[in-house]
Amino acid sequence: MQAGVAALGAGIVSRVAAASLPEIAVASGPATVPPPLPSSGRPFYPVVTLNGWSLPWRMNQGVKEFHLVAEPVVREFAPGMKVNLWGYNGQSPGPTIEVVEGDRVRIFVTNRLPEPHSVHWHGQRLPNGMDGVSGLTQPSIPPGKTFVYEFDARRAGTFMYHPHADEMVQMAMGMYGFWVTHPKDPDFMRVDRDFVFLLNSFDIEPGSATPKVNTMLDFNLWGFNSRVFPGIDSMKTRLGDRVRIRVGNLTMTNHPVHLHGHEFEVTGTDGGWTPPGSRWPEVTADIGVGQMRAIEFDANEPGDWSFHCHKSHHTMNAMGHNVPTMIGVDHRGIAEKINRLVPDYMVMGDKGMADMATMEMPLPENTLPMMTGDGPFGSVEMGGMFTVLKVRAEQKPGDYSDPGWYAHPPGTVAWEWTGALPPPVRKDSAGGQAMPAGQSQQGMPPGELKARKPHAHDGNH
Ligand SMILES: [Cu+2]
Repeated sequence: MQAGVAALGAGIVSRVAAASLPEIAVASGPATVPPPLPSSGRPFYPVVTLNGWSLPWRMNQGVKEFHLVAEPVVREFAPGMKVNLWGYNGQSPGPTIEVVEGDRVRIFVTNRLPEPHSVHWHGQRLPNGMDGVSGLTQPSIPPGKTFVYEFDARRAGTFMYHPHADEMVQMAMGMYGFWVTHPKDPDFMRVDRDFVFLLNSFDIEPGSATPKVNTMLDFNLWGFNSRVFPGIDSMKTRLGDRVRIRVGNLTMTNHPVHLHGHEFEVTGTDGGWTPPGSRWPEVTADIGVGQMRAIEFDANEPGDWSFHCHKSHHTMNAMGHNVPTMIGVDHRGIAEKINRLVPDYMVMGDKGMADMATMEMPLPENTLPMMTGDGPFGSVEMGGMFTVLKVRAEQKPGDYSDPGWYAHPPGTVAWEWTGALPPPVRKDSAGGQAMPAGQSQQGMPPGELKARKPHAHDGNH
């Protein structure tokens, strides 16, 4: 394979005046790789790709060269579940590409997929023929071939890349990556922490390991960068840090991402930076399909703060979801009777679904619990698009190692009330009514209701 790529590259290389193709960098696991400062080219402050990494480059006569390889990969979603995906350079999502405004960029794309491919550079200003749309702006890259994209990174900001060939299948299989063009002035809108990730969705039958590629809406696993809670890294910050989180949405539905304990502002989209005069405070930002948002805030409240999609079924892992609601159903005696017929039968959901998180239920192989994750006070009862923003005062400058769980100052954690409960307030007690009686009720004896007959011609019964 390697030899084939090199041989194919020979013809292309002469056209771009390079001695050889850039070496192929590969990531072998889902760990967040701490960002190195750039060793060549213009200076910039690198981003942190959650459970990901940034693609190394080489400078070739003033041109920044990258080598992306589209290929089948195995991605661990969380410990206990590995998935057969398609991605770039060993992982899904592909590596983050970081360049600086004004850079001349050349990207070699080698296709090791079993079908044609192309890469679209979402949001970029570039020559039309570099836009990566199969059939429209270029022929598809056939399996085994390498194509070259080359353009100037004209605008600083937040971008992504994804296939524009057999898109539904290739994106359902996990093909996409983040792109950041840093401003020419490294101090422009400078932040202390700059996290990036893409939102993604998959439809993977419990017990299997490959996504269904023809699913249109009914996905069952929701991720940040092809990881699901509790597999998603926390975002570590120091108290007082200026923090930016850039999120791109390549799923088939919108995701209202929500941050606890702080207000943020949307400071950028895939269309550019948002002028300060047009920003407003938010705690939830809806990220539409195909959109990117950069949010910013001062991390000034110490603690472990949830950061998650606010669609509650997006913070759960796969389950059979045609399950009737069992809350309030009295199962006493029934389980016993059914057990005589079905020995493994369990009662589920009669007090809500939370007990699913701790239940020692036999799961199919390669399947994560629906709600899981251990916190300092027990099960977090989450899955999918959920992680934690850690804000700490005691970390040394530059130290973003995991500080563990937040140690709450005494008296600042919700506690159990152990005194006697007061009697419930009923509607006929003083001040207990939801509304004062209206005009029509005046003069009526207490406890009587006045019924209004529908009009004779009223069609609604
Ligand atoms: Cu969501």
